Amino acid sequence: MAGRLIVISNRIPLEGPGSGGLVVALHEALTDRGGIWIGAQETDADTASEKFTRHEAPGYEKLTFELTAKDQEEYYLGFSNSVLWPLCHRRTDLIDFESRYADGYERVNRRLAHMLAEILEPEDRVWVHDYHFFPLACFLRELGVKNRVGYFLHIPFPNGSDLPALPHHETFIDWISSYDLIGLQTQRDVAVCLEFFRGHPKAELLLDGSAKYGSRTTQVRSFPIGIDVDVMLQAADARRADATLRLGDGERLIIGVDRLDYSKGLVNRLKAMESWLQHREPDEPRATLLQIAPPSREKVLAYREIRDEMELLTGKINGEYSEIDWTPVRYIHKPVERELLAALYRRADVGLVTSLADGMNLVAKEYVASQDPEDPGVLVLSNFAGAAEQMPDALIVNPYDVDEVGEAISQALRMPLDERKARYRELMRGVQEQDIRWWTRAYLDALARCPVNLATETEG
Ligand code: GDG
Repeated sequence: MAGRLIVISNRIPLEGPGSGGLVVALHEALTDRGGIWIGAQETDADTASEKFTRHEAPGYEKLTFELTAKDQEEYYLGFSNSVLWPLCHRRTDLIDFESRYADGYERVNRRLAHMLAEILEPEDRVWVHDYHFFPLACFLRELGVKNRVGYFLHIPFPNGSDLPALPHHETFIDWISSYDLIGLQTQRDVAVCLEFFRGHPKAELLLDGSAKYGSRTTQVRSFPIGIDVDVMLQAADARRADATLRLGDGERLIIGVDRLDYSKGLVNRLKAMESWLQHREPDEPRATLLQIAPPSREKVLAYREIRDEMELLTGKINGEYSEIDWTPVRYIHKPVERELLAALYRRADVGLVTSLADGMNLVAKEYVASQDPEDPGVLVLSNFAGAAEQMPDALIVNPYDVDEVGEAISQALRMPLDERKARYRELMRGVQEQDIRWWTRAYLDALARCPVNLATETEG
């Protein structure tokens, strides 16, 4: 297809191709197709430049727009992470709103729209990522931009009934209907999004599953994000994990890996572990939960609170159940290097994901991809993670019911090899079929095939 691919994401790797599934996928998509990757960069200046900064990258261009300390506070920590993140993760009680946050969010998105409009050529396709940029297409349309603009939301689509908690929520429909294609992680998200359109007096659902609002038609489809399977497989070396872990004889390992975020259900996870310890039969082996939870968004109060809660609960459980030669919970509040992470996944008998709300959850897929096919571990997966839709062969649990999760841990630890293998084969097939390259291709093909909007009819 003619025209450049222009990708917008808040985070952009500036040194080298970067690591992590999404970053690698976008890098590959741009290397294959050429184009521009645009992301944010902090500046010490009081005023952000109105021009992009160009960075060296082989095969495509990397451009950054500046965020001042005020932008960072209002657009990023404020509106994006203290309003939109809790809203989309069904935690309206944690919304911490100040008018200046909404101002900052609009200011940064409008500035970016102006800068982008300056460089767009008629055939370019724009692919916008995530909740930091809900209004970007709307602001581009106001400037007369007629290009195809697609959106992918990595986190759950907000419930219609929660949306009124969003200040100026009436404009939300203008924001999202300005995109030609809205990509979501799951069918469940698609249903929530279409329901939102259906509930609006001026919107209409069309038979092909798209939504019409005013003169614009927006396709809404799910594209479950995947991982780079080979990278996980190559790194997964259980010997490396054993050397680092030093577990006791016969001691089993349960692993959890998450940014320290309230949406990941970490407190429930510790309580589930407590429940397992409490009900553990005398013949059941010892197991240790290795919880890796690197710090995240610590300037936001809700994140500092969850950290305190984790420390308290870990101390309580270990205080009650530790033995001289066994500490049931190992809580690591720092990032672990990627190769070691893959090795730990492989060594772990159980992968434990207990999110209370989660767009997809890549850890579930990474855990499966890292297993030894001859002796695979068992994935225990929250029904509230997007991944549950694609991974019915995991032990699917309700993370709010900590006793149920505790029982699932016990079931996973006792599961016979044949059943583990059978479940693993099905899970791995899905993880391999719909990997990160499949995801990029599927989305970009759909964007290319999107019916041309009235507002973009001059393109055709
Ligand atoms: C958002 C959505 C959606 C974690 N700790 C370490 C580490 N990680 C890596 C994991 C995984 C990634 O971070 C986390 O991905 P998730 O998908 O679990 O969660 P979010 O960061 O919340 O991502 C989510 C995703 O976007 C993609 O669309 O799935 O639902 O919330 O790759 O391995 N990596 C290393 N050390 C760590 O300590 N190296």
